[in-house]
Amino acid sequence: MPDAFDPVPEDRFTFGLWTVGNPGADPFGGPVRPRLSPEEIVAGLARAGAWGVNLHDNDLVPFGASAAERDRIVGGFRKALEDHGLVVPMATTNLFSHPVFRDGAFTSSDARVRAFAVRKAMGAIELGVELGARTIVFWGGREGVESDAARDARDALRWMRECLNFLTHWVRDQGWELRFALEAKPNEPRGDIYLATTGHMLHFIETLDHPEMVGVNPEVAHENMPGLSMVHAVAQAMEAGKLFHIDLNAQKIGRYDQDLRFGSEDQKGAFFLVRLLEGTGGYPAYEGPRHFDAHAYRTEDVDGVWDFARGCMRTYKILAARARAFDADPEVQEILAANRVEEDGLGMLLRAYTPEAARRLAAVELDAEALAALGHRYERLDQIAVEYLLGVRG
Ligand SMILES: [Mn+2]
Repeated sequence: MPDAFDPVPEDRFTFGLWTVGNPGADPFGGPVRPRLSPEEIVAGLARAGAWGVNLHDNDLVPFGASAAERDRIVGGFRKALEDHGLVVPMATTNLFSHPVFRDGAFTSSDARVRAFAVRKAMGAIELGVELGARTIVFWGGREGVESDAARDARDALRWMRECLNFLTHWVRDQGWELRFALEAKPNEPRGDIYLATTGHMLHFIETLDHPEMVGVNPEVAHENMPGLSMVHAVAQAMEAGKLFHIDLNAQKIGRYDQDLRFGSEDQKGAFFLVRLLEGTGGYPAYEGPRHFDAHAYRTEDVDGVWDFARGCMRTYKILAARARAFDADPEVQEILAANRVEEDGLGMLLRAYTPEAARRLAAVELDAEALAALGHRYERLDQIAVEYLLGVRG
């Protein structure tokens, strides 16, 4: 039965070719599902209600394909996009599968490998531009070490900066209006990956030649693997104007990168993430694509893959509706307002230092014991959130 949570293109949901196209291989066993062609994926995503599809260069064009073969493949893919009304908002480069990248791409100690990686990224960016992509994601899966005996991490950071600078200058020279989004991950496949979190990336971006072109692509699983808060990573990126793209999925803390169906684990984390993205609790909403970087359980056949895709999108919409209801609840608003005290212009006093502000601050009467005695009613507030989430309130 169709309902209000069925996805429609206006929701701007996107999937990678590599997500619904994942045939279920893992380190312990081979594929369990037939490999869907890019055209089949486009048709299936359109049927499921998605808006767009994203790709790595080699999801579409096999490594080493001739120019003629590439053009034939891209032509067929473009026709499928037109036939089914799907867009390609984001493209990325596979800088991790080929053995040439076994010790890194942009951070390889070998300048020949770095040169090969930059040239491959240029080809992937050209492909993305040809398909209409506006965002280029960089996930450096091999940019790390098993042993820090291999290189000084400062060299790795410098080489990474040089490669990204080279690419931003080249993109500007082409006259393309593109934005880059850097995706962090703490480990896997490397023992330790450089720039392990979204916070690391946000600082690194400010050291680039064109920081205004570069933002982040936080992924739920990558922040949750080491037990960090995705909500805080995304909020920091939004506050810095750097949330250029997002990878939605689910993850149990402390495991390998599971890339599970969005909202299938840590529903409370997913709820507060959607609330943040949709802006129901304040601040403008995130305006980019709602991208899912996840795949179906290995137990599934092809029908199960489409159950997985619909599930990601439905859960997002359900959580968005629950977040709207939560933030419209008078009791929620009352508790939040009661905690947000701006008495006697103290908030304003702290907003900008002046010698006069420092003198006034010294003179303010503040009763630490009275403040310490205040309860905050977050038990009540969180229980209300849980009851919205469980569908028994609102
Ligand atoms: Mn992942």
